[in-house]
Amino acid sequence: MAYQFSYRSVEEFHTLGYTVFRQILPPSLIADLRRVTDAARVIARERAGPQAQRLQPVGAFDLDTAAFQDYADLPELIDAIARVLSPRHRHGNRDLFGVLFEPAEQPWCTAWHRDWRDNIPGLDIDMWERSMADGELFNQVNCALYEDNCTWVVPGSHLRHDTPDEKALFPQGAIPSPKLDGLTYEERERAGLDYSRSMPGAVRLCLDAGDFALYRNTLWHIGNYSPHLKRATLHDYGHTPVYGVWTRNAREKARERRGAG
Ligand SMILES: O=C(O)CCC(=O)C(=O)O
Ligand SMILES: [Fe+2]
Repeated sequence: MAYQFSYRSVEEFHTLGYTVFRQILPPSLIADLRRVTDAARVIARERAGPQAQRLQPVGAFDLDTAAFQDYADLPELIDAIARVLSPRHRHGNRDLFGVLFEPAEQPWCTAWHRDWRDNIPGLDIDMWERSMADGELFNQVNCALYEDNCTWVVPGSHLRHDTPDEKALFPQGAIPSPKLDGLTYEERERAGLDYSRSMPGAVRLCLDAGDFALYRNTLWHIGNYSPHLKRATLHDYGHTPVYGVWTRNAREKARERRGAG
């Protein structure tokens, strides 16, 4: 069935912090993107080893650009993003987006986090908190080329600060990821699952091939990975020039603060 935009996506995006444009990529484009991301996976593992999580931005590497261009030009996608965000928000910039992969050897997971606040050391947290509700910023994408249930989210958490329950989970700041050293493959898998489920209100973001999830990266989220779950998910943005400026300023300021600390 061809994708059809629904205004439910707008409501979902604002209330839950994410919405999924189901099967918006046509099968022929999925096939082309699978081919180029197979090449990207090889490069990612050459550069960062067998547990590599991503290659980003794709434009920095020697990859065939035709399928990426078709993805960027897909009219249904441009239209759906414009309706949920704004016509200023664009996806598919090869200098920005990357691809997320399954690890080759061992299951692992990221820590529960809100992007920027918890994964950019030195970030001016006040500045991030002041910007948290700005719809121009923080719009992110996971576009799955294979079934992908790696990402977990806490729906609605983009609308608020941390609850007392959440604060109790991480009195020293970001929630530490689970200890995996010395565990077997299956124990690592279970530890990642237990840790993902330990967050109050957490739900799994279930994507099928060709699904495009648009979400606020201020939302609580996590990625939980296993080698037997093949993954090639485009990790993209609903980008605007204003977000570009915010990003550059925030990174520069964080670098200065790290240098001064
Ligand atoms: O793998 C995912 O879907 C999430 C990754 C993520 O949140 C991150 O790397 O910041
Ligand atoms: Fe993240």
